[in-house]
Amino acid sequence: MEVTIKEAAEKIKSARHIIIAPHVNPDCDGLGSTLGLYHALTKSGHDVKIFVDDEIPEAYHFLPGWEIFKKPDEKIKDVDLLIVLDAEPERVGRVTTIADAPILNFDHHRSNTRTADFLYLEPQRAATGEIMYELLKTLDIQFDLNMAVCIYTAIATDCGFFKYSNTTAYTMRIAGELLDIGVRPNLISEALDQKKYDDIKILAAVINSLELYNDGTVAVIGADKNIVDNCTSTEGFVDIARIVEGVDVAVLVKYAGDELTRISMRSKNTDVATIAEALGGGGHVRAAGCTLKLPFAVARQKIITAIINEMAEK
Ligand SMILES: [Mn+2]
Repeated sequence: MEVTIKEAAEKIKSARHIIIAPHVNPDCDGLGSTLGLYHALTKSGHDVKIFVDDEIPEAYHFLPGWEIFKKPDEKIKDVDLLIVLDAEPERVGRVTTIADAPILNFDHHRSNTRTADFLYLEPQRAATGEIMYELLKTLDIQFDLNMAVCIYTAIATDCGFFKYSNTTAYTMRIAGELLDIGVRPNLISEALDQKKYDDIKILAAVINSLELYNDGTVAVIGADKNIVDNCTSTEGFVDIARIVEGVDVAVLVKYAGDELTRISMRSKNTDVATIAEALGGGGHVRAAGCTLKLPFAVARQKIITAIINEMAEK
């Protein structure tokens, strides 16, 4: 059932032992929102544990408290509330199996499956980080620097550092307030922008894979097995396709196994959430993705066809 932010805050107030978890394949919105809420609730006297059923990319180790995350390996007793952030409960891996507690879900993805016991869903928000800001205000919690850094990072990364169309005046007002608390945006950008030497060298192969379709409106980058094996992160690859002049839809096709391929899409006009949802994935109108149980080359062709068909309908 859907709840208001006030009702969500009441659920949290009346819970003592709380678990918080972001989705698997975690990004900075999921991790930053989880850590921001962790710092806030710990400070206000709750007993909070945070879990992520995945590895945390090294690039995100600047987030204060990242090392507190545990893997969901054993049952946790006496949990009052399980808070799931930035995705539906199906996407937190084994975390939902380690505790018997009602699930309170905060998300901004239109594709949320609405299976949580209590859901606060706001697709107008640029990031779950914005919802966390709203929640902490509702809970009347004073921001400290750790909370501010985590929530700023969550928001900034999901709106492309205030460049994407989901950036609103509200987004920037929150960011401004977090800067007043002491967040230094240059330090966060520098931490996230820096790449390993090998990851820069592999960009030559990534750029070489760039191809255009549909009169230059669809740009496809292919991170095949060779590329994936020789880099530590594919973060930012899709942006290379996104900035090509005349491109509406940018796609990253990424090898994830011989019969498994991950697709990430960004767009300027086309609704890529609809395309992703039709293939079992999800996301936002301008940024969405899916995983196909197909070999790399087959998946690549399938997504190109799906995008061109969707664009033809408009
Ligand atoms: Mn998000």
